[in-house]
Amino acid sequence: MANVAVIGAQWGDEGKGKIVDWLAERADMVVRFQGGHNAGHTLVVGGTTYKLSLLPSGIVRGTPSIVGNGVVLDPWALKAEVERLREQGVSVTPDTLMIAETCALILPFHRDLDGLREDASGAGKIGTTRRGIGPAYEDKVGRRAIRVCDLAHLDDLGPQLDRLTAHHDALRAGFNEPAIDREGLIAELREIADFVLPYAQPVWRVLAQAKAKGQRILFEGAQGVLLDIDHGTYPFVTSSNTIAGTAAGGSGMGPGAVGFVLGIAKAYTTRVGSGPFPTELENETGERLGVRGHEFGTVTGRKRRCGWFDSVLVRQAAAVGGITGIALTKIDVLDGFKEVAICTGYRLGDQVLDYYPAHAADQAKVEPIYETMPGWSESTAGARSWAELPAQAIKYIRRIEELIQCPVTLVSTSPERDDTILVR
Ligand code: 2SA
Ligand code: MG
Repeated sequence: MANVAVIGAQWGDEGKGKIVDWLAERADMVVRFQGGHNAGHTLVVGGTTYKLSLLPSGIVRGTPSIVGNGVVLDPWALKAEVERLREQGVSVTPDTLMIAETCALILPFHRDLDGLREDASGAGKIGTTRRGIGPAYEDKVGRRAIRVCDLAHLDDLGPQLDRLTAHHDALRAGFNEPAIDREGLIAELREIADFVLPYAQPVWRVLAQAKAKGQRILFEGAQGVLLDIDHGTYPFVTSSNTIAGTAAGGSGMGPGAVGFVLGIAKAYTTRVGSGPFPTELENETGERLGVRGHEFGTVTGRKRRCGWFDSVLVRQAAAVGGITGIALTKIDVLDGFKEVAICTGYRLGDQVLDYYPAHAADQAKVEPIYETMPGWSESTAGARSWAELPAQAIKYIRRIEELIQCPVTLVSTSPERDDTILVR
């Protein structure tokens, strides 16, 4: 079996956690390659719910799990998450968790800055998770980040701290915040280093060895293609590339490492945070989708915006994200709707578009063109075979497949791992 990368094909929260868990059983290693603890992957295993923000989902079942170099790592969030999992009976050891030494750290002032900037941005607010993700990636690209390997060399941090504080102190002054307390920061890092360092590894070597042994690697994406820094609804995006190509660079493997790219898409659409959303339903139907789908953020508890399935967006996500097959999730949320609608194109002024325009103003202006289909009154919840699905639900899935020009290879009918239909 080829290595699989799982990525979100919408704005995140597509149900990646469950699918990754389903696939992790067949994998020798699970790797996160981008994002940070802004992800929110929910797994239900044997009736127990596990919520992961930073760690790869494989950790819950003891599959060796790797945090790749493309991830930004908040060491305190790491400690809290590991402790939470241990309380739930999950074993986390240096054999099951390996963290790239080259991960850039998210530091307390990154989190502060994320919040301060959001609060000062008025209508320009991104609606971030306020976890410091953006500021940490900025420092990484700006070559002033403190990385995991620095935790073993805290006495040599001088020049890097000079670069870091030169940048941040100026910013902080603008927000009337005091300069960074260098001694205090080093002391905090020294304290957390003992927790982090046992997991730190040149993980690219671990992955190279796994490859040599023919082991199967599962790459676990976070967020979704529409939140990709290049291909998403900029500037209402996250600060990393969420496409499948990042799996290689964000873990230290070549592009050939990924064989199959499974894109996860909900049978409808949701978004959390600000930004354009053509099929958003600010009415009873939207409410109903949200209630039936329990659409609240795993990390922040924020209510998600809801709307009909947008085939234009998913088709585009499949193309730019490199998606080979789609796993369609939460089809059961649509049970009982008299009619269901799919967006098949956009109207922008007197133009009809079959793609999402790049400019934020146009993205906000487009009017969805809908195709409606009769719904189904039967329950699809818990269905485990194609034969258990009502005819109308099958028609809906087949129509989506046609419109997005990408095969639907899995259908998920509940949060339980086994309630999954393998289409082909
Ligand atoms: P950030 O914090 O800089 O990455 O935020 C930038 C945008 O990216 C969105 N974003 C997300 N959208 C959906 N789900 C995400 N993860 C959590 C979850 C979210 C939660 O899975 O439930 O708990 O609220 C996620 N992470 C980032 C964010 O809303 C901004 O639009
Ligand atoms: Mg999520």
